[in-house]
Amino acid sequence: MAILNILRYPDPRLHKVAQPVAVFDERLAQLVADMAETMYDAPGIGLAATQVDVHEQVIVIDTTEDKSALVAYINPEILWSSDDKQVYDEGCLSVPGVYDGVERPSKVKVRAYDVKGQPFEVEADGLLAVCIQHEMDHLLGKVFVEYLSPLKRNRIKTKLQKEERGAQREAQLRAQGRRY
Ligand code: QAP
Ligand code: CO
Repeated sequence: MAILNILRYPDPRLHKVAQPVAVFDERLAQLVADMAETMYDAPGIGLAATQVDVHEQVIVIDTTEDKSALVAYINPEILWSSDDKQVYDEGCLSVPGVYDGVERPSKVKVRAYDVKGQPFEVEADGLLAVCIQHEMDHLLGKVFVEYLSPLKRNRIKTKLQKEERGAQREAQLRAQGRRY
């Protein structure tokens, strides 16, 4: 088990398109286990492989409070989405500290494969429907801030770049502190 590094917006690698998983083997099981550990550690309710710089169609989601219902969605496909929409205040582990409203279909029917390669279908509404659509966007290289206005998106970009520079400076000072 391992906690993986989560890419942060505006990292260009968040815009890569994920490829389907072809082989359901021990390597895939390990990736899913590591993604789950990374998500729970954060803590978050959903994580796409893209966010840990693995460009394969793998998602983990657990929307329960007590971390009791982990589901891995491999090669997910939306079979149907409702005409009615809902607006939900979304966040993202790759966009820390930022939450904003995104409108999406309120219900979706999804087909995916589990970690052993067994196909399954889920009809989701509420938070789970939001989360599935948000994570599937990651596999297409799309981050939720792309639904916001260019003004908001640029403010978010500037804020996160500033935080990133601050973090790098601190890391450098720590390394210097150890040298002298
Ligand atoms: C996607 O997001 C999602 O900013 C999953 O500082 C979000 O787990 C789907 C998180 C909302 C549906 C609704 C975000 C943790 C976690 C942060 C997450 C943060 C710490 C986000
Ligand atoms: Co996200």
